[in-house]
Amino acid sequence: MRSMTLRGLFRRWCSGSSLRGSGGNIPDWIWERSRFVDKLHVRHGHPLCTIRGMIEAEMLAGLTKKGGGVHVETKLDPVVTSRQCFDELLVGQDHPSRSESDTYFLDGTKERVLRTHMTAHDTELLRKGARRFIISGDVYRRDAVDRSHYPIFHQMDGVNVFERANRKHVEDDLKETLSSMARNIFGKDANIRWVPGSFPFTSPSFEMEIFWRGEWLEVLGCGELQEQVLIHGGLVPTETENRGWAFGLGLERLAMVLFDIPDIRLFWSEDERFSSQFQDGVVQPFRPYSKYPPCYKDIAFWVPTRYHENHFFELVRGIAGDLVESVEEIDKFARGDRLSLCYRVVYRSMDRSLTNEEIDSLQDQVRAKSAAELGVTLR
Ligand code: FA5
Ligand code: MG
Repeated sequence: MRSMTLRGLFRRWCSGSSLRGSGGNIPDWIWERSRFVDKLHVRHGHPLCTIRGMIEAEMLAGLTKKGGGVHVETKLDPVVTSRQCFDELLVGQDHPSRSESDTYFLDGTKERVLRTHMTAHDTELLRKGARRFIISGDVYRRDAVDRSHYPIFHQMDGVNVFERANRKHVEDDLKETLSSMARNIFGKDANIRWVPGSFPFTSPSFEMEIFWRGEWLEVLGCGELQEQVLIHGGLVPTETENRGWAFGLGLERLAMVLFDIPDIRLFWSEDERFSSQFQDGVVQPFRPYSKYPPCYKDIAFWVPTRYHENHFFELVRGIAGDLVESVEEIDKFARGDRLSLCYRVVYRSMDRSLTNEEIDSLQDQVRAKSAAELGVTLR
């Protein structure tokens, strides 16, 4: 009896369910993946692991050339406090990333979240004394549903704090380090550009874009760390001392470019025909094994005053899982003070053909659950 209880407790502890209180907004399937030990960015042979290793090696070479040790982490727990994720990074109280429509909170107090970016660890690592570090892991956001957005993705963040350096030097070093990493990985001829960015925790801020499949794809954000962030990290910055830069890049986006992977869902595929194409540390373009036909279904409803599209996106993802390719708003109109929205849900499996019955059943569930849980009135 006693050992059963202990085993039960142990299992509960392993699955982390005791961490989750009431009033949170994390679907079970997302929570379960956040507890995996074998995350994609450390799974040998997985393209996310390969690209992580490549960028890490480039950054390590670049940073160590300039002297000093570099701290590397790949297994930091994705559960962090709102303080780490937002407050210490100067993310304002009314910033959209703090709302329940964008972020997964563990319980109603909103004190703990599934990190929305790896930058959440920066101040703590600085307080622990790290001055140069590269950290990667899984991050979580409620977001759009399409080929380049998935509620779980992976980021690598890096920080470099200089004991002595003026701000010009920090900015030059940042851009040079990242440009040379990108050139070494994507080749001298890769089409790369810098555009201005905006983050509460850096100033000035920049974004790097890569031209891919006919459009500019944003792959990373970066900038000079704000003084106040460095202070939260236990440093005493002056005009020429203890200045630093930080960057955060999306591993899926970069892997999509490098391996020519057309849909972000593929990273989660368990299909042999996907996994057998990749070997640890080897870059080889993905060969699509087949293209199954998409099937779309429209749904229209009147929305209540408190409505956010991310709730609908998540509801569809929760029902259809990786069988949903995209959800797109295709029509919108107001009558009196009522608003009607119409979405097109595109279903397509990466691995097989879907039957009509299967799709109808998914769409029926989407309709029923929308009416029951989102307070919408189906049209
Ligand atoms: C950030 O998350 C900042 N923390 C980056 C940063 C760090 C800036 C340090 C300054 C200093 P952003 O939300 O833009 O910024 O995300 C960074 C990168 O993650 C993007 O450039 C993109 O490559 C990737 N990314 C963002 N959202 C998604 C998504 N939904 N799916 C896949 N990749 C994404
Ligand atoms: Mg961005």
